[in-house]
Order: sequence, then C-alpha cells, then structure tokens
Amino acid sequence: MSLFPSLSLLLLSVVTASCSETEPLESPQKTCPVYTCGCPGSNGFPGKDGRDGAKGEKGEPGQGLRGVQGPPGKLGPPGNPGPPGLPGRVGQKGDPGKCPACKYDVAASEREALHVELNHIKKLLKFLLGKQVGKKFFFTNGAKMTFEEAKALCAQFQGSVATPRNAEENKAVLDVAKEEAFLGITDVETEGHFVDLTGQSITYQNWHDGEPNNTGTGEHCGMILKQEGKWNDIACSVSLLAVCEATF
Ligand SMILES: [Ca+2]
Ligand SMILES: [Ca+2]
Repeated sequence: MSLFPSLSLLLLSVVTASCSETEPLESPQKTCPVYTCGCPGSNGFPGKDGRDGAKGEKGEPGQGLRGVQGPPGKLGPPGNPGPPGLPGRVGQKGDPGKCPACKYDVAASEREALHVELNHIKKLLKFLLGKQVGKKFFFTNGAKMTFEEAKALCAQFQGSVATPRNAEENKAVLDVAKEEAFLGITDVETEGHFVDLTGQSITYQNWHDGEPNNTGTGEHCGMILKQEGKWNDIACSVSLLAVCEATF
C-alpha cells in the first residue's frame, strides 16, 4: 500500500473536523464545501489613501501662547494730501517787528525829506513875512494885539517877541514891522530896568530921546518906532503889531 493515499485521507478528515466546530451544518447557505471554506485569515495591509474631502470651515483661534511682537515694519509711501481745512480764527495783533537798520534808514530818509521841506517853508516865510539876520528869523502875521497876546502868539512858533541885540537886528525888525511894534523887553519887575523875556539885562538899547519915561499910569513894555527904529516904553495893554523872532 502506498503512503500518499493515506496522507490525503488524513488531511481531509482534519479539514472536515475543523469546519464542524465553527459553522453549523443545518444552514444550507453556510454549508461549507470542502474546497471553498477555510479558516478566517489575518488582517491585510491598509489600502491606498482615498481622495481629499471637501474643505472644512475655519476653526477657532488656538489657545496657545502668543509670540513676542515683532519690530515695526518699513515706512509706507506717503498718502495723498487731504483737503484744506477750515480757516482758523484771526489772532491778536502782534508786536511791531524789530529792524534797527531799517528803522535807521527810514528815519534818515524821513529826516532828509523834512529838512528839504522845512527849507522851502523858511524861504517862503522869509519872502512873504520875515527877515533873517544870522540864524535869527523875524516875522509877523500883521495882526495887532496886547503884549501878553503877542507873547502867546510867538510861543506857538517856539519863538519869542522880537528882541534886537544889535543895530542890524533892530533894522531887520523895523523892516519886517514897517510900523510900531512890541519888543520883547519889560521893566515890570524893576521900574526903569528893562530886561528881556528870560529876565536877562539887555546890552543893546536904542531909546528915543527922553525915553523910557514911564508916563501915565506906568509904561512897562517896549516898542519900536517907525522913526529910525527908535524905542519907546509903552503900556503893555495897548494893541501893537506882534513881531516874533525864532532861531532856525
Ligand atoms: Ca516902566
Ligand atoms: Ca514912554
């Protein structure tokens, strides 16, 4: 007898015994044919990856620690200029500017202009009203008034009532007056002692013969006569021509 037919029968009996232990023989579907049903195999290898699914919704921010803030980025390009703003309120008036050099130039030019204008005025006054002797200028407005009024009038021109200091000035006063006029002398403080309006004694005198005589109720002012420009003392309250003198 051959060995191989005995081995085949042995394997068949082992397989039949194994099946009868795991599958009932009553179910026709689970009837285990001898050649198709074997023992369950072990799990195989994982299959290939499937296709990517649809994109999910954005998740919530993470709860981990925040990193350290990085350095500022580079300066971006300048933006377009905005529209002009509304005008502001008018400020207070400022102090005048300081420009000493400019001020000096302006003042110098103004002084020069005034000097030229003043010379024109003086020439006009000399031609119309007055006469100049040295730096002294004699002039009159042709009006008659008391001695006090004459003093006030001449003071308006920074001058005084004409007070001749020599024969030339005395002649100039007569030339300007052409008639009787007050002189800037008085003896009201000390009778018979005539002084000028600053209180200084006069050194030049041209009294007419017999003058000053202080007649009547008293004569304490002086006047120039038309005759040779001689002087006479007269009451200060009479009205005579006012002749002024001023130094230019
Ligand atoms: Ca007198
Ligand atoms: Ca007299």
